[in-house]
Amino acid sequence: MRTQVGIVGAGPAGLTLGRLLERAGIENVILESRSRDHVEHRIRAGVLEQGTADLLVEAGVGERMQREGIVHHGIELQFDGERHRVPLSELTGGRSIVIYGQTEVVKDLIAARLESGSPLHFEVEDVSLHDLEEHPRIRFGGEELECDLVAGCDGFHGVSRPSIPPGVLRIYEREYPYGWLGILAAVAPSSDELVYAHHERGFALLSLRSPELSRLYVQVRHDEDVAEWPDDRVWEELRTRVGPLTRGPVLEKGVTGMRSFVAEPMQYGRLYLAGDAAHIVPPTGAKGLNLAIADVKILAEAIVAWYESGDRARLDGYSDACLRRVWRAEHFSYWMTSMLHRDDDAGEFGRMLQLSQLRYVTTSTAAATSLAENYVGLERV
Ligand code: RFL
Ligand code: PHB
Repeated sequence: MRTQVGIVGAGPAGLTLGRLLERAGIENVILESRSRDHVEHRIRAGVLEQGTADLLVEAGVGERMQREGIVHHGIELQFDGERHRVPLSELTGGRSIVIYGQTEVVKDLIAARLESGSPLHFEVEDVSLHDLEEHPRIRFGGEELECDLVAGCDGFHGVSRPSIPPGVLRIYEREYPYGWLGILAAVAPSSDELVYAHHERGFALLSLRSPELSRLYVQVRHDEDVAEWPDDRVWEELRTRVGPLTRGPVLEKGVTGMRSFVAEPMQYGRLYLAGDAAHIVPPTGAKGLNLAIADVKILAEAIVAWYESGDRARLDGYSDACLRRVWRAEHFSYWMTSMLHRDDDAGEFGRMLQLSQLRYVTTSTAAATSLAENYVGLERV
């Protein structure tokens, strides 16, 4: 078998890249190790930057998002028991964010793919990458796919990044000593906007997926056992940290660790890494999905330019072009995380710095603008 671009992974990065290439008339095959059902129901991100939303519309997969997505113009920061609004749109010349679940983005992309008839294979086994320098081939389930280029969009635990020979990549990494316990609940959100709360017992976040679905998180230990968190305990902890809220049936519950990670460069030979395969941010800045989409936009344009003119310049510049945005998001996510979470190692001095920073960000227009422009997504980085 042969194709122009072999794409490993059908998450937001792989599916969006496939869509952009298909629209430019470039043949591609997507290989995904999990089932369609699994991929469509994995609960993850919920905040789309305006640039991400615009790209989905341009790619012809934004119709349902435009109908069902909820546009937000601000977020709230809570500390010392009080909420302070950060008016995102006012501070950024009218930019905003869209609340629309990653699950929905993925469903829309898969539906469009199936309709177009481009190849998308689920539950492929034993994916491995070969001859990445010259004539890339992807082996899977006893078959072989020859391609001009390979896009490694297979997330943090995929095969693409480990297929790059030792010594090529430089890794930058930081782990945090805490995690998030998240629930999805069948109840109307208790707040109109997202609430990021700093509390002496730890961070908490009120988010949502729709007018009937709340998404809520509390900071826990990174190795916390979900079994120790019956629903009542989660609601009680949320009430303590953010104040009164309406409870409802819990549909899903899970713990995620927090990590910052960057692999440089994001390319080797004819393999290009995109999204979580190349970088991870802690979720506090809501950047992971948006970075994945930003990567594949740049990659798709570079691939199109190469096929049209034979000029490799943009492909060669892919990693550098992405990493500027990636490092900005790394810093912003680290900064939001450190400002909002309880950190026992930082002691009382650290806690006083956090409170001072929170007061500054909620009283100085300059400081609030910096948060806002990063949160809605910088156009130029
Ligand atoms: P994904 O989504 O992990 O997709 C990778 C796909 O590759 C498949 N795969 C393989 N396929 C073939 N062969 C193999 N060997 C393979 N190995 C893996 C996987 O099954 C999967 O389908 O990566 P992608 O596309 O780069 O997308 C990245 C985003 O999913 C991620 O950054 C975000 O979800 C992060 N994130 C958030 N991002 C935001 O922008 N806003 C948010 O509000 C936000 N909240 C979050 C988040 C991530 C979270 N978790 C669970 C990590 C909240 C949470 C709790
Ligand atoms: C979510 O809705 O899942 C969400 C929102 C904002 C974040 C992280 C996650 O910063």
